[in-house]
Amino acid sequence: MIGSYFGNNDDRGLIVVTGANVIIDDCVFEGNRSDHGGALYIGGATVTILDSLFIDNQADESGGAINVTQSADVSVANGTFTGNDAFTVGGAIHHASSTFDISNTIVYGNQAGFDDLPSNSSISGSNPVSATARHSIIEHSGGSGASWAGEMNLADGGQNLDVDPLFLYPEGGIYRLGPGSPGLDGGLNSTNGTATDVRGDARIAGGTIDIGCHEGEAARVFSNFFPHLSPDGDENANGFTNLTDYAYGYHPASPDARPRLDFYEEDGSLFLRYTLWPETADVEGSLEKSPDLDQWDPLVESELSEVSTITVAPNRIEQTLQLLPASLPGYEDTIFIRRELP
Ligand SMILES: [Ca+2]
Ligand SMILES: [Ca+2]
Repeated sequence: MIGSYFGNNDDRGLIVVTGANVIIDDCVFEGNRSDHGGALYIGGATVTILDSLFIDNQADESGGAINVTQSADVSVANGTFTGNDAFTVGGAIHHASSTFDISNTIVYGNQAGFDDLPSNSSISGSNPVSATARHSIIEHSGGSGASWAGEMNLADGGQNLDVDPLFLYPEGGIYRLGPGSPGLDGGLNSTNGTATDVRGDARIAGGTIDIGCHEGEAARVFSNFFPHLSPDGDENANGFTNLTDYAYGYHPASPDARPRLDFYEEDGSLFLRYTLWPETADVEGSLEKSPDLDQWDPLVESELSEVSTITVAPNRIEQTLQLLPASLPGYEDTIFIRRELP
Protein backbone atom coordinates (compact mmCIF):
# COMPACT_ATOMS: atom_id res chain seq x y z
CA MET A 1 0.00 0.00 0.00
CA ILE A 2 1.76 3.11 -1.20
CA GLY A 3 0.84 6.75 -0.97
CA SER A 4 -2.69 6.45 0.38
CA TYR A 5 -4.69 8.81 2.54
CA PHE A 6 -6.98 7.43 5.23
CA GLY A 7 -8.96 10.20 6.75
CA ASN A 8 -11.91 10.87 9.01
CA ASN A 9 -13.20 7.34 9.34
CA ASP A 10 -15.34 6.73 12.37
CA ASP A 11 -14.44 3.05 12.44
CA ARG A 12 -10.65 3.16 11.99
CA GLY A 13 -8.57 3.52 8.84
CA LEU A 14 -7.37 -0.02 8.45
CA ILE A 15 -7.55 -3.38 10.16
CA VAL A 16 -4.79 -5.89 9.51
CA VAL A 17 -5.29 -9.35 10.94
CA THR A 18 -3.57 -12.68 11.32
CA GLY A 19 -1.79 -14.07 8.31
CA ALA A 20 -1.49 -10.79 6.44
CA ASN A 21 1.89 -9.45 5.39
CA VAL A 22 1.56 -5.80 4.58
CA ILE A 23 3.80 -2.89 3.68
CA ILE A 24 2.44 0.59 4.31
CA ASP A 25 4.58 3.22 2.61
CA ASP A 26 4.12 7.00 2.17
CA CYS A 27 0.65 6.96 3.71
CA VAL A 28 -1.24 9.59 5.71
CA PHE A 29 -3.71 8.56 8.42
CA GLU A 30 -5.62 11.58 9.65
CA GLY A 31 -8.62 11.99 11.92
CA ASN A 32 -9.65 8.34 12.17
CA ARG A 33 -11.38 6.96 15.26
CA SER A 34 -11.93 3.53 16.77
CA ASP A 35 -11.91 1.67 20.08
CA HIS A 36 -8.40 0.16 19.86
CA GLY A 37 -6.00 1.77 17.38
CA GLY A 38 -7.66 4.88 15.96
CA ALA A 39 -5.97 4.51 12.58
CA LEU A 40 -4.63 0.95 12.54
CA TYR A 41 -5.47 -2.21 14.44
CA ILE A 42 -2.84 -4.86 13.79
CA GLY A 43 -3.74 -8.26 15.21
CA GLY A 44 -1.26 -11.07 14.60
CA ALA A 45 -0.09 -9.76 11.23
CA THR A 46 3.34 -8.84 9.91
CA VAL A 47 3.33 -5.17 8.98
CA THR A 48 6.06 -2.75 7.89
CA ILE A 49 5.20 0.94 8.12
CA LEU A 50 7.48 3.38 6.30
CA ASP A 51 7.52 7.16 5.74
CA SER A 52 3.97 7.62 7.01
CA LEU A 53 2.18 10.36 8.92
CA PHE A 54 -0.37 9.73 11.69
CA ILE A 55 -2.17 12.87 12.83
CA ASP A 56 -5.22 13.52 14.98
CA ASN A 57 -6.40 9.91 15.25
CA GLN A 58 -8.33 8.86 18.32
CA ALA A 59 -8.92 5.61 20.21
CA ASP A 60 -11.75 5.15 22.71
CA GLU A 61 -9.39 2.78 24.52
CA SER A 62 -5.65 2.20 23.83
CA GLY A 63 -3.37 3.19 20.93
CA GLY A 64 -4.53 6.56 19.61
CA ALA A 65 -3.03 5.86 16.18
CA ILE A 66 -1.89 2.20 16.24
CA ASN A 67 -2.67 -0.84 18.34
CA VAL A 68 -0.31 -3.82 17.89
CA THR A 69 -1.45 -7.07 19.45
CA GLN A 70 -1.89 -10.87 19.28
CA SER A 71 1.72 -11.80 18.45
CA ALA A 72 1.93 -9.31 15.60
CA ASP A 73 5.30 -8.42 14.09
CA VAL A 74 5.39 -4.72 13.35
CA SER A 75 8.18 -2.40 12.38
CA VAL A 76 7.84 1.35 11.98
CA ALA A 77 10.56 3.35 10.27
CA ASN A 78 10.33 7.08 9.63
CA GLY A 79 6.86 7.59 11.03
CA THR A 80 5.57 10.90 12.38
CA PHE A 81 2.90 10.68 15.09
CA THR A 82 1.33 13.85 16.46
CA GLY A 83 -2.04 15.00 17.74
CA ASN A 84 -3.21 11.43 18.40
CA ASP A 85 -5.26 10.71 21.51
CA ALA A 86 -6.11 7.55 23.45
CA PHE A 87 -8.72 7.38 26.19
CA THR A 88 -6.54 5.03 28.27
CA VAL A 89 -2.87 4.47 27.32
CA GLY A 90 -0.59 4.72 24.28
CA GLY A 91 -1.55 8.16 22.99
CA ALA A 92 0.20 7.31 19.72
CA ILE A 93 0.95 3.57 19.94
CA HIS A 94 0.09 0.65 22.19
CA HIS A 95 1.85 -2.70 21.74
CA ALA A 96 0.95 -5.92 23.53
CA SER A 97 2.37 -9.44 23.35
CA SER A 98 4.04 -8.68 20.01
CA THR A 99 7.28 -7.97 18.21
CA PHE A 100 7.57 -4.25 17.73
CA ASP A 101 10.46 -2.25 16.32
CA ILE A 102 10.47 1.50 15.87
CA SER A 103 13.22 3.59 14.31
CA ASN A 104 13.75 7.06 12.81
CA THR A 105 10.32 8.03 14.11
CA ILE A 106 8.84 11.12 15.77
CA VAL A 107 6.23 10.63 18.50
CA TYR A 108 5.43 14.11 19.80
CA GLY A 109 2.36 16.04 20.92
CA ASN A 110 0.05 13.06 21.59
CA GLN A 111 -2.24 12.52 24.59
CA ALA A 112 -3.52 9.73 26.81
CA GLY A 113 -6.27 9.78 29.44
CA PHE A 114 -4.24 7.71 31.90
CA ASP A 115 -1.55 10.29 32.54
CA ASP A 116 -0.12 8.83 35.76
CA LEU A 117 2.88 7.89 33.61
CA PRO A 118 3.87 10.72 31.22
CA SER A 119 5.10 8.19 28.63
CA ASN A 120 1.53 6.88 28.30
CA SER A 121 0.81 9.88 26.10
CA SER A 122 3.36 8.58 23.57
CA ILE A 123 3.83 4.79 23.70
CA SER A 124 2.66 2.08 26.08
CA GLY A 125 3.25 -1.65 25.98
CA SER A 126 2.92 -4.94 27.80
CA ASN A 127 4.46 -8.42 27.62
CA PRO A 128 6.46 -7.80 24.44
CA VAL A 129 7.92 -10.74 22.53
CA SER A 130 10.58 -8.23 21.56
CA ALA A 131 10.30 -4.46 21.32
CA THR A 132 12.98 -1.87 20.58
CA ALA A 133 13.21 1.82 19.74
CA ARG A 134 16.21 3.46 18.12
CA HIS A 135 17.13 6.78 16.51
CA SER A 136 13.72 8.21 17.37
CA ILE A 137 12.31 11.32 19.00
CA ILE A 138 9.81 10.10 21.58
CA GLU A 139 8.25 12.64 23.93
CA HIS A 140 8.35 11.63 27.62
CA SER A 141 10.69 8.71 26.82
CA GLY A 142 13.51 10.33 28.77
CA GLY A 143 15.84 9.76 25.81
CA SER A 144 18.45 7.02 25.51
CA GLY A 145 20.42 6.12 28.61
CA ALA A 146 19.72 6.08 32.33
CA SER A 147 16.60 8.27 32.06
CA TRP A 148 14.87 5.94 29.54
CA ALA A 149 11.20 5.32 30.45
CA GLY A 150 11.27 1.55 31.00
CA GLU A 151 7.52 1.39 31.61
CA MET A 152 6.97 1.61 27.83
CA ASN A 153 8.26 -1.99 27.71
CA LEU A 154 10.39 -0.88 24.80
CA ALA A 155 14.12 -1.56 24.84
CA ASP A 156 16.36 1.45 24.35
CA GLY A 157 18.19 0.66 21.10
CA GLY A 158 20.22 3.88 21.32
CA GLN A 159 20.20 7.41 19.88
CA ASN A 160 16.67 8.14 21.09
CA LEU A 161 15.79 11.71 22.07
CA ASP A 162 13.12 13.34 24.21
CA VAL A 163 13.13 16.81 22.66
CA ASP A 164 10.94 19.14 20.62
CA PRO A 165 11.31 18.06 16.96
CA LEU A 166 10.77 21.70 15.85
CA PHE A 167 8.08 21.03 13.27
CA LEU A 168 7.93 23.96 10.85
CA TYR A 169 4.33 25.06 11.54
CA PRO A 170 2.36 22.51 13.56
CA GLU A 171 -0.47 25.01 14.23
CA GLY A 172 -1.01 25.02 10.48
CA GLY A 173 -0.64 21.26 10.00
CA ILE A 174 2.89 21.46 8.55
CA TYR A 175 4.99 18.76 10.20
CA ARG A 176 8.12 19.12 8.09
CA LEU A 177 11.33 19.67 10.05
CA GLY A 178 12.10 23.35 10.58
CA PRO A 179 15.56 24.92 10.73
CA GLY A 180 17.72 23.41 13.45
CA SER A 181 15.43 20.42 14.05
CA PRO A 182 17.14 17.65 16.02
CA GLY A 183 15.53 15.22 13.58
CA LEU A 184 17.75 16.37 10.72
CA ASP A 185 20.30 13.64 9.92
CA GLY A 186 19.28 11.87 13.14
CA GLY A 187 18.15 8.55 11.66
CA LEU A 188 19.78 5.24 10.89
CA ASN A 189 20.01 4.66 7.12
CA SER A 190 19.91 0.88 7.34
CA THR A 191 16.38 0.75 8.77
CA ASN A 192 14.65 2.24 5.71
CA GLY A 193 15.44 1.29 2.12
CA THR A 194 12.76 3.38 0.40
CA ALA A 195 13.67 5.92 -2.27
CA THR A 196 11.26 8.68 -1.27
CA ASP A 197 9.76 10.34 1.79
CA VAL A 198 6.03 10.94 2.34
CA ARG A 199 6.06 13.91 -0.06
CA GLY A 200 7.90 12.03 -2.80
CA ASP A 201 11.22 13.79 -2.19
CA ALA A 202 14.48 11.82 -2.02
CA ARG A 203 14.45 9.82 1.22
CA ILE A 204 18.04 10.48 2.12
CA ALA A 205 19.49 13.98 1.86
CA GLY A 206 22.87 15.02 3.17
CA GLY A 207 24.08 11.44 3.41
CA THR A 208 22.08 10.57 6.53
CA ILE A 209 18.37 9.87 6.78
CA ASP A 210 16.27 12.26 8.88
CA ILE A 211 13.89 11.30 11.69
CA GLY A 212 10.20 11.41 10.77
CA CYS A 213 8.25 10.95 7.54
CA HIS A 214 9.75 14.03 5.85
CA GLU A 215 13.31 14.46 4.63
CA GLY A 216 15.12 17.76 4.63
CA GLU A 217 15.02 21.06 6.42
CA ALA A 218 12.01 23.20 5.53
CA ALA A 219 13.06 26.84 5.42
CA ARG A 220 10.76 29.39 7.02
CA VAL A 221 9.40 30.71 3.74
CA PHE A 222 5.90 31.32 2.39
CA SER A 223 5.85 28.30 0.07
CA ASN A 224 6.61 25.96 2.98
CA PHE A 225 4.14 27.54 5.41
CA PHE A 226 1.33 27.71 2.84
CA PRO A 227 2.07 25.11 0.15
CA HIS A 228 -1.47 25.28 -1.23
CA LEU A 229 -1.66 29.07 -1.61
CA SER A 230 -0.32 31.21 -4.43
CA PRO A 231 1.75 34.16 -3.17
CA ASP A 232 -0.06 36.45 -5.62
CA GLY A 233 -3.58 35.34 -4.67
CA ASP A 234 -5.81 37.05 -2.10
CA GLU A 235 -7.37 34.20 -0.13
CA ASN A 236 -9.09 36.42 2.44
CA ALA A 237 -10.06 39.10 -0.11
CA ASN A 238 -8.66 41.93 2.03
CA GLY A 239 -6.98 43.66 -0.91
CA PHE A 240 -3.48 42.45 -0.03
CA THR A 241 -1.77 39.47 -1.61
CA ASN A 242 -1.29 36.28 0.38
CA LEU A 243 2.44 37.02 0.48
CA THR A 244 1.83 40.51 1.91
CA ASP A 245 -0.51 39.19 4.61
CA TYR A 246 2.18 36.65 5.53
CA ALA A 247 4.94 39.27 5.44
CA TYR A 248 3.03 41.24 8.06
CA GLY A 249 2.58 38.28 10.37
CA TYR A 250 -0.93 37.28 9.37
CA HIS A 251 -2.40 34.05 8.07
CA PRO A 252 -3.38 34.74 4.45
CA ALA A 253 -6.75 33.10 5.07
CA SER A 254 -7.47 35.09 8.23
CA PRO A 255 -10.33 37.57 7.84
CA ASP A 256 -8.61 39.77 10.45
CA ALA A 257 -5.42 40.29 8.45
CA ARG A 258 -4.61 43.99 8.31
CA PRO A 259 -1.08 44.46 7.01
CA ARG A 260 0.28 47.85 8.02
CA LEU A 261 3.41 49.74 8.89
CA ASP A 262 2.77 52.12 11.79
CA PHE A 263 4.78 55.31 11.85
CA TYR A 264 4.39 57.51 14.90
CA GLU A 265 5.99 60.26 17.00
CA GLU A 266 6.50 60.06 20.74
CA ASP A 267 8.49 62.40 23.02
CA GLY A 268 10.05 64.00 19.98
CA SER A 269 11.27 60.70 18.55
CA LEU A 270 10.03 58.84 15.49
CA PHE A 271 9.10 55.17 15.62
CA LEU A 272 8.16 52.43 13.18
CA ARG A 273 6.18 49.39 14.18
CA TYR A 274 5.08 46.34 12.26
CA THR A 275 4.42 42.64 12.77
CA LEU A 276 5.98 39.67 11.03
CA TRP A 277 6.56 35.95 11.33
CA PRO A 278 9.77 35.37 13.26
CA GLU A 279 12.89 34.21 11.55
CA THR A 280 11.38 34.11 8.10
CA ALA A 281 13.89 33.76 5.33
CA ASP A 282 11.92 35.39 2.53
CA VAL A 283 10.05 38.48 3.73
CA GLU A 284 12.34 40.41 6.02
CA GLY A 285 11.67 43.27 3.63
CA SER A 286 13.84 46.32 3.35
CA LEU A 287 12.84 49.67 4.79
CA GLU A 288 13.20 52.64 2.49
CA LYS A 289 12.95 56.41 3.01
CA SER A 290 11.95 59.24 0.72
CA PRO A 291 11.60 63.04 1.04
CA ASP A 292 9.07 63.26 -1.78
CA LEU A 293 7.62 59.82 -2.61
CA ASP A 294 9.69 59.98 -5.75
CA GLN A 295 13.26 59.21 -4.83
CA TRP A 296 13.66 56.21 -2.48
CA ASP A 297 16.78 55.25 -0.54
CA PRO A 298 17.36 52.38 1.83
CA LEU A 299 17.19 53.05 5.55
CA VAL A 300 20.53 51.82 6.80
CA GLU A 301 21.37 50.30 10.14
CA SER A 302 22.85 53.49 11.61
CA GLU A 303 19.52 55.26 11.02
CA LEU A 304 17.51 52.76 13.04
CA SER A 305 17.58 51.44 16.56
CA GLU A 306 15.61 48.37 17.55
CA VAL A 307 13.41 49.27 20.53
CA SER A 308 11.60 45.98 21.13
CA THR A 309 10.59 42.64 19.65
CA ILE A 310 7.65 40.96 21.34
CA THR A 311 5.63 37.86 20.54
CA VAL A 312 2.02 38.88 19.99
CA ALA A 313 0.59 35.56 18.74
CA PRO A 314 1.88 32.11 17.77
CA ASN A 315 4.23 32.63 14.86
CA ARG A 316 3.88 36.39 15.02
CA ILE A 317 6.16 39.01 16.49
CA GLU A 318 5.86 42.77 16.69
CA GLN A 319 8.94 44.84 16.10
CA THR A 320 9.37 48.50 17.05
CA LEU A 321 12.23 50.52 15.61
CA GLN A 322 13.28 54.06 16.45
CA LEU A 323 14.39 56.34 13.65
CA LEU A 324 17.48 58.32 14.53
CA PRO A 325 16.80 61.74 12.95
CA ALA A 326 20.29 63.06 13.67
CA SER A 327 21.59 60.64 11.09
CA LEU A 328 18.93 61.56 8.54
CA PRO A 329 20.15 64.86 7.04
CA GLY A 330 17.81 66.30 4.43
CA TYR A 331 14.75 64.75 6.08
CA GLU A 332 14.10 67.46 8.66
CA ASP A 333 10.70 68.43 7.28
CA THR A 334 9.13 65.35 5.76
CA ILE A 335 10.03 61.71 5.64
CA PHE A 336 8.12 58.91 3.99
CA ILE A 337 8.87 55.34 4.96
CA ARG A 338 7.92 52.16 3.13
CA ARG A 339 8.69 48.50 3.54
CA GLU A 340 9.64 46.87 0.28
CA LEU A 341 8.86 43.18 0.00
CA PRO A 342 10.80 40.96 -2.36
CA1 LIG B 1 19.10 13.90 5.92
CA1 LIG C 1 -5.10 38.87 1.47
